[in-house]
Order: sequence, then structure tokens, then C-alpha cells
Amino acid sequence: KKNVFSGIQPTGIPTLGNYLGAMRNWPLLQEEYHCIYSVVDLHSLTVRQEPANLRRQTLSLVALLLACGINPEKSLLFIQSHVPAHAELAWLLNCYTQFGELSRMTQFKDKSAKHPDNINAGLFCYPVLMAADILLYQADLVPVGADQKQHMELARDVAGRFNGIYGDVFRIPEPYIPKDGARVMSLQEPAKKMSKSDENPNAYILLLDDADTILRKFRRAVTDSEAEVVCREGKDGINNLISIYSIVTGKTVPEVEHEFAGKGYGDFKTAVGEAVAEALRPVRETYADLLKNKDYLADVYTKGAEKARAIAGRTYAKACKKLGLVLPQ
Ligand code: AQP
Repeated sequence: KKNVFSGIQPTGIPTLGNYLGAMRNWPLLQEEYHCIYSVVDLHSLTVRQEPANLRRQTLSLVALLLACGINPEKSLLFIQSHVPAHAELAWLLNCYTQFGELSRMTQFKDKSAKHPDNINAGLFCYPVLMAADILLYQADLVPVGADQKQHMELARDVAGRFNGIYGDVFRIPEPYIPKDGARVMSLQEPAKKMSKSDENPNAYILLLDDADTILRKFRRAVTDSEAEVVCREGKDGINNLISIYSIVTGKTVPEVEHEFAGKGYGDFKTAVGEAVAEALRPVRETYADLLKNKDYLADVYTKGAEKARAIAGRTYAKACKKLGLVLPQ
């Protein structure tokens, strides 16, 4: 079986973008692949977090991933900081990653523009920690949204460079980007991706928003001054809504266009809101049940981390040995 690895940051409740671009696909892969999923809390420290929030969001995200359908009998689910090899391998890889390469990362440029008072070394080296996450598990496939493509390229380059010098240590991973939903856009500024850290809550749908909130946010979604529900260049807002509706209903884009031919944007937005609220309802309900059972959650992430430590430890030791570091006896 091939290996799959992916992670998500506990920086808040995930958005519909995180869900359609990544999380929704994770359970679908667990029949065919050996899947390893992580709540990447170390990554979230690159932006200042309130400790109590971080703790709550991390546990909540474990519950949410289970609610999305990750089955701990089939997949490994763990919290990144429970496996020290992530930070350790990241250090080794930092020494094989160039300043120039990291300076070109668009996420670094975006986030440092957003937080000019906290452009820390962790934010700069974020893609190296991500490379370590993936390479530790010898992942073949990494299911992520389109925004992570550049970081994936870097992970491949660094792995290839390391292997080129020291022999085959890391498997070279491929990104697994969904055809649909790879880039869900903001409901308020549809040229920007939907992001959970947007200052405007109307820009995103959170997985735990209730049906009324979802409906209200879609009704307020920015569209255009025409009145035609068709997918066309220049209609960013409508294109985004069509894409969302098409994914959650399983209808093709022409089917959606046909369904709303002659209807106004108001009707369309309501239909999108209702379809999304309905699609997220089971996730919301299962999540509420899971959160009541803290012992079960602790059991899942504790066992997950134990298994992850064993796999990650092997790769890390191999890398150390190749580099000439003396291994503890
Ligand atoms: N808008 C999006 N459309 C499709 N996929 C998306 N992803 C994120 N936004 C979209 C995918 O979600 C996965 C987990 O993302 P993350 O938690 O690592 O953080 P992120 O990519 O930085 O997402 P956010 O929502 O923008 O978080 P903040 O605001 O905290 O920076 C990844 O696979 C990502 O591709």
C-alpha cells in the first residue's frame, strides 16, 4: 500500500475551503492507502496563538477530523508536537534549504505582509517543517489544496537534494490536489482564497456554523451586477458559488447552470446555502457527540502518536546516520 500524509493547523475552526480542498478527501483515501493525518500544532505557532485557545482548538480539531470520517482503526491520527522527530528532522532539513528558496514562498510573503510585527524565523522556515512532516512517513501522496502546491515543490526539491548527496533516504512525495474544490474563494473578496484567519467572518463558512449562519453568509456573498448563473471568466463570485454547489450536490457545472437558468442570484444563493448546511449537518452532529467523550479522543491521539513515533523515528535515525551524526547506543 502507498502512504498518504497530510496535516491541518489548529488555528481556528476549519472553513469550507479546508474541508472541500483537503479534509473531505482524507477519509476517502483510507481504504486504498496507508493514511497518516496530523493536527500540526507546531505550524500554528508561526502566528501568535492564545494558549487556552490553541489547546481547545487542537482537541476540537481531533474531534472534527473524526467527525469527517477518519477512522482510527484504519488511519493514524495524531498531534504533531507529540512526535519530536518532526522538529528534529526540520532542523536537519533547514541546513539543506536555501534562504533564497524560502524567500520565494508566496505564503511567507502573504503572512509576513499580514503580520509585519511578527516575521519570525518559524514563519520563514514553515515549509521546511512541512517537508519534514511529509518525508518522515515516506509519503507517496499528500492530499492538500492548491495553495500548498509551492510548498510541495519545495519538499520534493529538498528531499531530492538530500537523496542526491546521501542516497535514498526519503521517498519523493506527490501532491494530491482535488480537481474540484482545490481553491475555495472568499465569499466577500472572491479573488482571494477562503481563509479561517480572515478578519471578516462573512468571508468564510466554518464547518461548525449553524444552518442559519451558513444561509445568511451565502445570501451576503459578493457576486456581480449581472443576473446570470453561468461559469465565466470575470464572474469570480458566481464561479465560486457554482463550484461549491456542484461539489456538495454532485451535479456538474452545466447541470447547475441549467437548473438556475432564468432564476435570480437570490434564489441561487439560498440554494447554495441550503445545500452546504445540509452537507455539513452530519459533521456538526457527530462532532458534538465526540466532543463529549474526551477520554476517547485522548485514547485516539495517544495511540496515534505512539505509532507515528515509531515510523518517524526510523526515518529520522536513517537521516542522522547518513549525515554522520553518532546515534545513541
Ligand atoms: N480556500 C481553500 N480552498 C481549498 N483548500 C484550502 N485549504 C486551505 N484553504 C483552502 C487547504 O486546507 C488544508 C489545511 O490548511 P491549513 O490548516 O494548514 O491552513 P491554511 O492553508 O493556511 O488555511 P487557512 O484557512 O488559510 O488558515 P490560516 O487562515 O490560519 O492561514 C491545506 O491542505 C490547504 O491546502
